[in-house]
Amino acid sequence: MPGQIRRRTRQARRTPRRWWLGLALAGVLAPSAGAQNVSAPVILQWFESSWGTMERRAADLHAAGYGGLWTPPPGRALYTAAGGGIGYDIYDRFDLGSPRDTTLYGTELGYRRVVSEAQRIGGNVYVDYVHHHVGSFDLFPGNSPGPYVQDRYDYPGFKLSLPGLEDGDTYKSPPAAVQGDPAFEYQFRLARLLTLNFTAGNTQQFVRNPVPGFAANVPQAASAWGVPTATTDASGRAVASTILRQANTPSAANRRFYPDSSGTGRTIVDGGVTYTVHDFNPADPTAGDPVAENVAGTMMRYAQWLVQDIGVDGLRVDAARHVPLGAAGDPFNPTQVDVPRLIDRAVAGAASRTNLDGTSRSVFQFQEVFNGDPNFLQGFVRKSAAAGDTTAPNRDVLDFPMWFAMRSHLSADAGSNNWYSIRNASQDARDDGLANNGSQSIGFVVNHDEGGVHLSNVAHAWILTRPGNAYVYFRGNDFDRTGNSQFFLKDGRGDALGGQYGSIITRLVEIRNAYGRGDFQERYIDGGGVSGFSNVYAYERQGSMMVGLSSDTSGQGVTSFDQRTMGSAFASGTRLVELTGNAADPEVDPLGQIPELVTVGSGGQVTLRIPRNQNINGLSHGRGYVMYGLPRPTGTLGISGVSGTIAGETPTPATNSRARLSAIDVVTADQFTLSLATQKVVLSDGFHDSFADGASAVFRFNDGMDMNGNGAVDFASSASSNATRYGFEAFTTVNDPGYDANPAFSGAGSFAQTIDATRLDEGYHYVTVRAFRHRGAGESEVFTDFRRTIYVDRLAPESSLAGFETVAGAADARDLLVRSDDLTAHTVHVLWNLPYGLDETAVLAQVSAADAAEQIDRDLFSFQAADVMSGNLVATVITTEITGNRSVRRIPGLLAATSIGRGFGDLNFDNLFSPGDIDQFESVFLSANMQFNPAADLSGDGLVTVADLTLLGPALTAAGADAATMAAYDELYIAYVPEPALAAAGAAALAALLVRGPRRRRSSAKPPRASRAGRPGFGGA
Ligand SMILES: [Ca+2]
Ligand SMILES: [Ca+2]
Ligand SMILES: [Ca+2]
Ligand SMILES: [Ca+2]
Repeated sequence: MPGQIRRRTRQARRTPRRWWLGLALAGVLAPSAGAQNVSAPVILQWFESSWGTMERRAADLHAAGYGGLWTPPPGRALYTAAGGGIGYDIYDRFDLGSPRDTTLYGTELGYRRVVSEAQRIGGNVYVDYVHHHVGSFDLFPGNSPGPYVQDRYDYPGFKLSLPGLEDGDTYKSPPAAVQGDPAFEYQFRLARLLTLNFTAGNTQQFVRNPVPGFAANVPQAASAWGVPTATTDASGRAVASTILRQANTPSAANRRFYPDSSGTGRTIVDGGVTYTVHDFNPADPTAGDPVAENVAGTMMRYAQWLVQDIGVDGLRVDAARHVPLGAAGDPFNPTQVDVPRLIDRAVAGAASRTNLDGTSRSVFQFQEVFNGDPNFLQGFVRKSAAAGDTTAPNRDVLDFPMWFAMRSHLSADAGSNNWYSIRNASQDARDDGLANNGSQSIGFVVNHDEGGVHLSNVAHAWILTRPGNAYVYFRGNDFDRTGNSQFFLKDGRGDALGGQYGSIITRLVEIRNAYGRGDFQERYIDGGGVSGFSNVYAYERQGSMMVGLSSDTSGQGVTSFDQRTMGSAFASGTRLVELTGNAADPEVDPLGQIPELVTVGSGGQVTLRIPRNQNINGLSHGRGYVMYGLPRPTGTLGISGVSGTIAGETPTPATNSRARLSAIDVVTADQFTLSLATQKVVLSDGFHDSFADGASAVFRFNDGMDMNGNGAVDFASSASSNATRYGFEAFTTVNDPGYDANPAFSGAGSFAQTIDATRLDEGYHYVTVRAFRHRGAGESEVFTDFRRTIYVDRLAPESSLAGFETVAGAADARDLLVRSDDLTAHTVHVLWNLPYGLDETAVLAQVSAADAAEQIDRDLFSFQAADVMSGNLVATVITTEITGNRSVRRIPGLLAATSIGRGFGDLNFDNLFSPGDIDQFESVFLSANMQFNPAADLSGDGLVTVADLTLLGPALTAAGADAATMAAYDELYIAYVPEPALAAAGAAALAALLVRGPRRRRSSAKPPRASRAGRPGFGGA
């Protein structure tokens, strides 16, 4: 029961705030008075990895503590050497890839699984949303290997130009007079990209995902041709696809890209005007209703589709400034089309997820506006709407002003690195005058377009310990780009998920999660704080931790640190422990002069020794920062009843993208126990910090489930006051916190919960146990997270037949498609025409690598058999989970008519009917299903019985078998089918028949048994 946790009523601590007294500005937002500054969970910008890698590494995303994922644009994009096909040179934004026609990253289902898995760990997914342009530099004379389109309708959805001819949905190339003029943000082709024209000047209205029967369909491309869209080849190289595409071919399947006008919908009031927005209908995609649209309508529908159907939580808006922004008096946009506002309307109320308390979630947008002018950027921020409007916008911008400041002042030159130029540089200041209260903007250090900041670690330490939003950029290097020297994508932080390149970033992410509360309070800067020059900077997350940062790149032969004393809000005598590991690291502190524990002095005085970025021996380590925080619970998470562990992988430079670092516990029982044992916290000076023994602990499965069985998620409120417990459950089996108000009785704690594993579906689940420090007077909430990923494997994997299809250009080949219904298939193997009587052990003994099916989608496996004989084939499908748990499923009745064999009755596949076929039939028939032959299974049940014998005669007659064959058949029939005919005989009748024995034993050469060696001519294609 939740009541078992001792919950204290705490006094609200309201921090006096400085109210900005600057110019009054339209749209200025007040900070929510009284609310603490919070460092929201970090977003990971994860590029250059396949969807498969990203889904598989969700355990690492969870372990590192990220709360968001920013993915590349998922639509089908052009491949160019410079652009690399990563998604920005977009070809068809609604085509997210399909089996055997993947994008660089995979398929639509693969992307959906990335979204759902990142959400399952409790995170939000932000898709890179490209609306400004399509394609690449088609009109550029001499572009290579262009042109990318041959026809004005070659781009799905749009009427574009022919090479050298501007027309349709795009702008003209800029005249020489305005090239490079920043006044022209969208009115021409930006950087010669095919910039789409959203203004009223573009009057073209089309059904842009054409469906048969609609007069307004965008005209179809004249022919199919190999548009060079990005994909990967068999060896993992990023390449251009050679698949032929004919754009804008009407298809009924395109209905799914439209909302259902007779289904549910929402009423949105925007600017006082009421709009009805129909919802997508994922339950019945055929119910979508195509409508003719202009470019803006298409982009609104695309945004809504991404949010409502694909299910992302928000958009990272690419090139946000280069679209019409609704400015008055713009001759290029006389009707004041305001594209950001149209997107606000499109996604308003469209979130596909709700909070655990049933409240709706707003769709967060953050915009790329590459500009360092806070006044200019502020025009893109929109977090409120006029009274009466219901768009509830939640639109923000990337913190480019801060990035520019860090690039200049966290450089290699200590003499130019001045914290005065950084401390208030954030766009965060522009709404409320408070530069570091997290009221707006998304901080970042490395950016895929421009690269990073020299003192990257210090910059991350700063960005990740400030309030507000932040992202970390990870470039996965999953794709082989050997030999491509033009690729634009900058490198990110290879340690963003830990692994080969260390744990600097993951440690900062962890500190942010555990200590990132409490108002930002500047505590020290050289020069007195008004103006001057300082290489050192220190601040407090009030009541949580002290942070000291250095931008000094020197140190050799001088000292490895700078010592400064400053005030704090901590009570005298409070112990603070160093969190980053830098104080304990001999590279950062070779002489052991930087303490790992500091004690707050009288009046809250704290003395920090802040390491420089080079040590006294001249080693530039770039770790010029320390963080001293309140001690917090330590302990051990346990899961009992684990049947095994999937080992974590050890990365190498080549596998740092793909290697899953996290070990994963496998649960096969119906019940297991989650436990946390906390220890008595005795600090290095011998002080028993009883508060750190831990006042409470809670646990969470995935993004919040009722796992203590009391019928509800215990902490379901989406209020900010519940943010550190949202989705968590109280321990109810054992709940014995270590903390006691009398330190003599304070010590170790114990928590346990019996978990009903049947509440968890098969596959991965992400567990977090959070243990809170007892909150002393003036302290912020501080906790320790213990994270684990488990794999529930109570049931054998479920697979089913998804198709048995012909293969283009190979008349005798067939493609067997197997669907992993529960999505747990790790491998699928296929054996052909095994007899029914073979037991499972014998089947599994036959499986070899040659029988492996190819995974062609997240849930789909293909086995292409090259030489398929005529008859009813049987496939035995062996599905194996990553745990080794297997299922064997026999799929009979796979009917094929090929050039191999005449059909039923031609058991030796010589394309003739002869008495020899009848001999073979008898042999199979008498084997009691220890033999199988597809030409003998007329009934298609995978058995060869008297039913098949009965059906064989008419089949032979119909096929024109000769007299000798018919005579042999008649003889067999009379031998085994007494009058009256046993056409309907069941197994019992057949058994009785076999016990009685044949009336006359025919002599025959037995066909080979259906063993591996004897399988009729099949090979993987
Ligand atoms: Ca602010
Ligand atoms: Ca519960
Ligand atoms: Ca399973
Ligand atoms: Ca049969």
